[in-house]
Amino acid sequence: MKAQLLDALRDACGDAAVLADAASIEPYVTDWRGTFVGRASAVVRPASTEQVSEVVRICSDARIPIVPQGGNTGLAAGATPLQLRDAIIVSLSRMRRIVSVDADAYAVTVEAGCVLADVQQAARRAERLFPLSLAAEGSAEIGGLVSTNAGGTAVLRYGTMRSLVLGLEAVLPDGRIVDGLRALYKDNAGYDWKQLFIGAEGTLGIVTRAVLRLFPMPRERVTALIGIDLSETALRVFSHLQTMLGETLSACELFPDRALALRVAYEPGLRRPMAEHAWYLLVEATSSLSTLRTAAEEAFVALDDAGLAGAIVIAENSAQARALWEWRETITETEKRTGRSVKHDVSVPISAIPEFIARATERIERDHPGVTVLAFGHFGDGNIHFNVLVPGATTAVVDAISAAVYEMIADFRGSITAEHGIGRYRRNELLAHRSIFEMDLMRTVKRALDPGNVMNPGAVLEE
Ligand code: 2HG
Ligand code: ZN
Repeated sequence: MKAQLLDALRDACGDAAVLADAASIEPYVTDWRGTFVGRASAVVRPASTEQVSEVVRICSDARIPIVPQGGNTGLAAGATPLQLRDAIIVSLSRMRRIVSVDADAYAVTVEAGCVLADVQQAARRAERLFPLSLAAEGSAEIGGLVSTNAGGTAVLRYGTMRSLVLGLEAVLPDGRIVDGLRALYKDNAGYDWKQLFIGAEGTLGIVTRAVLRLFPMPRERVTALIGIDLSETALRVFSHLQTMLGETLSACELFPDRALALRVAYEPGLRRPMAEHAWYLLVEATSSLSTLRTAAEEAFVALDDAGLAGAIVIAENSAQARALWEWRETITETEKRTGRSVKHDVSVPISAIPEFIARATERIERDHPGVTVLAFGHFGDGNIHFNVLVPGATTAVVDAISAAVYEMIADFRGSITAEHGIGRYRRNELLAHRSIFEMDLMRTVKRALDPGNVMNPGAVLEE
């Protein structure tokens, strides 16, 4: 059976596109942090939508589970086949063509395997901006970013992937290709089915191409780091910046000095970007208006006059801006170097961020001596990565920590995942934190599109 299946896949995509020996499969069944290790009987690397369709049809006829995979930068085991027997991983990484850039239509059409940084660059060449931005942009691929409804650091201004996708092409679980590759800003013709595939984590089909929304390329950029007191001033600083800078404010990221201290410990020559404060907001405003810098400086002076900022460092040039961003973007890597951590990708209403972080930190560190909370994230959209460093902790302790965090999240009517998704990692939490009716709705959609349960079984919903 297996040999026959492999032959059929080779016929569909060519011999070199099918990896079936353990050593070649290994990188695809291990997530990049090394936290999740699964197994698969083969990896297939199709080069076109037609080949994806053929692969899906073959697997679906044989009732073989399919796990779609992009850049493998996920954090929730959505693309790692855990507890699956004989899964076939379909890697989209060979499909990395920028199909077209239509600057006048403010749209770019790309294949699913395009790396985010390449899409940003293609847009830039056409003097346009593709605003999705995140630490893994050098390897994360569009198909995965669509399938997880990726967020990142510019959601405050540009929204998540859900608002950046204009059109989509996907392969359904029976192999049919559904073509909605339209570059339309308005389209009310029936159900917006593409939204089902955005954030579905590969459980309803495989995203093969997307039309993405572009924006004018801002010509001015102001980046600043503000030392703050989270409980006393963070909300007022944010509100002040929103009032003064309005829609030009594109990022407002929060991190604690703990994160800086960890990085400095690993890179001893490095100096903090400003005098130590318990917390920092990294803010960025962009605009095409040449008045941006003056407006931003006025906003910062007013912050200072109101006694809201402990200190402010404004980047003088793009190298300094980069260096400030590096403090934010290296947190995940640094955290990985510390050893085991438990990740929580939660969201709460923005107004509740300081209280949530304070209460949750106090409770977790009190109840579990020896663990350290490392909370950081996207202040401007309410998404906090409430991670807990747990050297040597048992599974029971880890579970108790997560249960406590999610209990508090429920108190704030927040979400158990804001951007990383459910994958296989948070499946039980989804069951616990969404109502029976909401779960039924999700299962109804899944059954309608994938009655044989071949598409990424065990991710998001039970197997
Ligand atoms: C980020 O915001 C990413 O940097 C990763 O979403 C967060 O490592 C994390 O928990
Ligand atoms: Zn994030």
